[in-house]
Amino acid sequence: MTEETIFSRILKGEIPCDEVYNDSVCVAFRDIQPQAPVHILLIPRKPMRSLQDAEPEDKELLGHLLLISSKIAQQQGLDNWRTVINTGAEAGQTVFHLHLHIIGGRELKWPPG
Ligand code: DGP
Repeated sequence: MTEETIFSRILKGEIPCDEVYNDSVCVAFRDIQPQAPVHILLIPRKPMRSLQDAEPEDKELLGHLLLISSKIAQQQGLDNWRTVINTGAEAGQTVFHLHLHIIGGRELKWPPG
């Protein structure tokens, strides 16, 4: 059985979100704890715990997510942004449903913490 997460509940409409994009494959909404003026999460409708669980059959899905993340960033008026996928608790992953962070609207330092 697929593990329930905050994001699977958002997908089911059980938890509200500030949605900015959706299609048959993915949904994007504003992060509840924004780390920058623009901070959006993009999640696949297909449940996947993390990038570690991606299979070769997910190639098209992963490509779609990257292309849509760029479209969303530009729709938000960004020319500079960062796309982040935290994989695993020690890398900062707290919600175990694959998600891309789209972060921008301020200068971003490197390396990340
Ligand atoms: P990560 O740490 O990479 O797993 O990112 C999870 C993000 O999810 C974190 O930035 C906060 C955000 N988040 C957690 N709960 C909710 C929620 O209920 N709604 C929204 N919009 N974002 C959430």
